[in-house]
Amino acid sequence: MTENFEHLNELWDWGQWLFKQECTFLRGVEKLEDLPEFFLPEVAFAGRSNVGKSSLINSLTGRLTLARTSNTPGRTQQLNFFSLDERLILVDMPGYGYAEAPKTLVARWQKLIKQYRTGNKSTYKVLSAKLRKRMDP
Ligand SMILES: Nc1nc2c(ncn2[C@@H]2O[C@H](COP(=O)(O)OP(=O)(O)O)[C@@H](O)[C@H]2O)c(=O)[nH]1
Ligand SMILES: [Mg+2]
Repeated sequence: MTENFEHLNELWDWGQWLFKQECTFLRGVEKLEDLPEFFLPEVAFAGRSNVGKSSLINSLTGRLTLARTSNTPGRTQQLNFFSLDERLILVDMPGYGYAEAPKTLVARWQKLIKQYRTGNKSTYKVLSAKLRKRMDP
């Protein structure tokens, strides 16, 4: 048991180190056929529009403007890929369920998100973090 906790501490230190390394924007894609295979683990941030997906990526990587944030829901319209020290890929997803965007546009984002989730990236783990907004008091 103690060994496991020591392992967790090491992992935590490793994570803290990793997220201080350089993070760079790779590309944004709108079509599945443009989806690149990076041969690295990917962590995708998913959730409704405006819950703070892009802000969370900026906060985790200690950068203010890496992932574009906006007060206007639906600003992130592509799958945006970022490389963290060429060890981990972070994916900023478009929001889903945004009622005011044109239906065809929303349908296109949803298709893209679904294709990404169910795509043939079988050899590399994709961890999807689904975000929900906490109501501020
Ligand atoms: N109060 C508060 N606002 C936040 C937080 N995170 C993000 N925001 C704001 O919520 C808005 C949407 O954030 P954004 O990251 O663009 O959301 P996304 O659409 O999920 O990527 C922006 O105006 C952010 O400044 C938070 O933790 N608390
Ligand atoms: Mg966003």
